Amino acid sequence: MAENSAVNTEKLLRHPLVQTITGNINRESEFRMKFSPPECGVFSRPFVTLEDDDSYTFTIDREARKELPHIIGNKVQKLLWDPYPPQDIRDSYRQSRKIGIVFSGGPAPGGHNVIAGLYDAAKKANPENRIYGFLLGPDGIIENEAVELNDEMVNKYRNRGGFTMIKTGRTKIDSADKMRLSRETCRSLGLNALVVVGGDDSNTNAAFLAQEMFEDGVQVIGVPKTIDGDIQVRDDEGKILCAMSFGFHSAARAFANAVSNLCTDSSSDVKYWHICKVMGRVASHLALEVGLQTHANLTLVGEELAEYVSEEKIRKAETEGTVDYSAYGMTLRHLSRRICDSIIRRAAVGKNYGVLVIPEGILEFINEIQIFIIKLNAIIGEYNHTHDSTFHEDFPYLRDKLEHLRKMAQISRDQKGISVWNARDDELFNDIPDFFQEGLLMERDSHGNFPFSQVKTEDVLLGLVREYLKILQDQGKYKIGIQRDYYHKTLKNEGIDPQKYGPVLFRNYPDAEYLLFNTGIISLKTLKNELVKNNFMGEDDTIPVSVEKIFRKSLPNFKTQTYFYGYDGRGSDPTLFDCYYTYNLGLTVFSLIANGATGQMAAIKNLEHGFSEWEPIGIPIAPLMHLEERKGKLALVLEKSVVDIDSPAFRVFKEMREKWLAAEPGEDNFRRPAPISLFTHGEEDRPITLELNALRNAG
Ligand code: FBP
Repeated sequence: MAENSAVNTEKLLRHPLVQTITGNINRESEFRMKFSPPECGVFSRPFVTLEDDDSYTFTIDREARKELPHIIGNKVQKLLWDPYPPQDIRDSYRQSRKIGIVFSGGPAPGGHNVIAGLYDAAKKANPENRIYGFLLGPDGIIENEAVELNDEMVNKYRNRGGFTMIKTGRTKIDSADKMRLSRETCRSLGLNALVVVGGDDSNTNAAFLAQEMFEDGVQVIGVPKTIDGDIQVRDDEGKILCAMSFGFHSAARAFANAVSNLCTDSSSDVKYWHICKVMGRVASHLALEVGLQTHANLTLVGEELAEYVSEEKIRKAETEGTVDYSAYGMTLRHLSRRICDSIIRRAAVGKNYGVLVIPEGILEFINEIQIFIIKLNAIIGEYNHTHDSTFHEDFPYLRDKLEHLRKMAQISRDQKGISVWNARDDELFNDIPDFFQEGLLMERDSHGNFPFSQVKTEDVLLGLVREYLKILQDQGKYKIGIQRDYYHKTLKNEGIDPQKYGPVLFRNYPDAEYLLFNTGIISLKTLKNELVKNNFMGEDDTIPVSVEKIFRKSLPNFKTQTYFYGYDGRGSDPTLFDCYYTYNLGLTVFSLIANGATGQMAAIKNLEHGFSEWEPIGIPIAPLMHLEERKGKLALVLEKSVVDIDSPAFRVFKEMREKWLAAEPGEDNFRRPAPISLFTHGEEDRPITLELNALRNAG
């Protein structure tokens, strides 16, 4: 028998159907690997030339001029197809080249297509061209760890998610030593060009590498990548050059699909509030897009909270002839009250459930927390700068870190001078929960970024929300509304006149569709008192069963589930939009290289419009740079783009959110985004945020 079943299993495993359905590649993946994204019009001819476009202006930072002299004069470059290009362009196109490419920072869907576009264009121009992929991010450049890419490797990953082909890493090439080693790698491989696919910090790195290797003749080109969507480039007049980094659309759609499923679930079993934190560490673009895609009941946008001003506090200070700085910006407590308000309003119409979307980086927009983050960044940065070991090595446990801070506060008290950490900071910091303190003190990445993804923001907020809801519940202000017909039916079933009890039990009895118990009725005891007081029963009687049933139904008892959507969306397969976008970015990179550009970022203009209007361009990186605090010091970096609360996308969202909160009787207004698939070319061919922002001048 055992022998027989072994034979059968072997046979079963050889069955063609078993082999197909247990293979690593399913039909969608197979389709992706074979799919060829269309090329922008300019690439329909073999030669592309570049033309400086002087119509874009940038205010150049003095420090950038000093540190990046070779590339600071770069201009925006238009890619033009040229039927009769000059001989030097023809020669340059055909020249045999070695090009290195590296992924830097977090993965973003579409990265493989940047490689595929570059690979295809390079091989088409000259089959002798060689493309090297640096392994594990910038460390691969520093340590000269590279593989030469071939057809098999590239074909395997076309239109597929992740950075799996060559991996990625977060190392920054930020010291003379790392720069020297990178330069040696480029020399020893004989590279003509290096392509850095990364976010703002990585493109900053690309600019410094371009400067450093200018004289070696190694061209460096950046590519705008990050799911966070915070690399958006405009000139001084606000003209858009790059509306969105690649990966944003796919990640947002992946998150939106998951959140939308929760909307469906919560409105079915009506007992959960789902708290969804979505990635985006400094900007809330992803949260906003998820809100627009799903119509979740409540979506928070950090940038709006930062703009909050308490008129009440300002008026009070004015009457006292003082200024109250705490009137500007929202506190965590205030934010939790806003969330409670939405929960209570929905509960009042019987909706004991909902979906809340929180941006990962929301804490950065909360005044009191932002101050901690800035101060702790400075303390950790300064410590690492002045000691041979690092802050985290020397103070491995929370208690050690707190002790160090306490000593700093003590020194500041003793010296009575200005200190980055004083007694008041220490006091406030000690008031917050341990896990949150630990989060705020976590190790920064090599770019000095605060690790928002590792802090349980959702738990911090939820803790405050629960605390406040409990207070409101005790005050009788937080109740679940009881549907009028249900109340009538339930009491009549027991032979009780609902009309008689209604005005005594409910504060909105005469006309509301959902009935709310009077605030004084918060327990069976207070319910009984009310009934006795109104002579509906005697002291020794028991509360009628139907009345007790209705009362119990009015007690809010929702459960919560928390989620973090981040790594899952980062690893999603790219949407059609990102497939087209990234493949054409790869083609753009090669055109820039073939035309001798360096210190430029490949980009596609008009992403906010249909594909036929897309225009590949080169954006000069150095003129975009400015001084910003990093690791407690001023450093030249690219500015991150945060959500503009005057943008059409935000204005539309703001107008719609009351509807999406659906704090009124009737159905919710959820929206189902289409799943990510290349099989279904849906109408959702680009981010909603981009489509709305394209209407900037429409009124
Ligand atoms: P990039 O800016 O490198 O694209 O990464 C963004 C991001 O996905 C953030 O949304 C998130 O906070 C962070 O990476 C997580 O970093 P890590 O991969 O180090 O956990």
